[in-house]
Amino acid sequence: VDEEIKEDGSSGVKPAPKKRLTFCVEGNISVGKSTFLERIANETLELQDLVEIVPEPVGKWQDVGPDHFNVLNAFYTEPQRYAYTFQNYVFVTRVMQEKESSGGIKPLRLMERSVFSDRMVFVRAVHEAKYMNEMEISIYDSWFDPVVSSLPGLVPDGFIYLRATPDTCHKRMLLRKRSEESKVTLDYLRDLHEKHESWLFPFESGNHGILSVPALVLDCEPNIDFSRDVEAKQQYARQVANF
Ligand code: TTP
Repeated sequence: VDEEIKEDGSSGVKPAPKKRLTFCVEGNISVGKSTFLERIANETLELQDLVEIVPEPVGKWQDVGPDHFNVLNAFYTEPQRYAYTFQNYVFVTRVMQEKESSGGIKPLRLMERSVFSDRMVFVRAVHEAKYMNEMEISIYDSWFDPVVSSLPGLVPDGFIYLRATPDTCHKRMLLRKRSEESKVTLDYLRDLHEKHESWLFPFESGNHGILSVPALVLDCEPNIDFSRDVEAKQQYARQVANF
């Protein structure tokens, strides 16, 4: 605690600066993370002035360098060849984005996904599918912990888990038609769903996970149209504000 001398000469206690909180929004492919961030956090009065939004850098993965390489597409087209390359680039773009957003002044930062879902969901999935071989996963793991430990901004204060069944996510994915995802199957979404659950609810699954950070679970199963359903939007915003 800092001591400060007031104008009248007496000393007072300067309150410690409030820590800025970071929550990461997690959930399966197509569950609605981007819509949630845009509609709930940007458009509801409860959160508007509180929150800075950091969307996921998908655009960067689709357009790399002067030759405009699409590394997301390369991964889905030749997963065995490009899973490591892609996951490595995902991590690097998250580090860049965290740095760019670290100077903000709003008290709450909401980020889309985290390096932890990268590792506990996607890297696990591609390793189990043998798209990443033993050497590649060993390389990934050899830098993951040291780099994360040296960048405390990557570790959130909480997770907001948007939860829906793989079937619902599959329907939403088919509707939005992101061309790279034409090869994503319902089975892959089921696998990613299981991995989210065992990561975020470690005690239920017997897997004790790598982090103990609080998680707010929001049910995204019903199809809520946030652009019209103002009441639902505010209810979700209230849950985030109270978290
Ligand atoms: P998501 O991070 O799930 O983003 P999204 O746009 O599907 O989210 P929402 O619809 O909920 O707003 O994934 C983007 C794409 O990148 C998707 O095809 C999955 C892929 N991906 C990986 O393969 N590995 C990763 O580590 C990450 C983060 C994404």
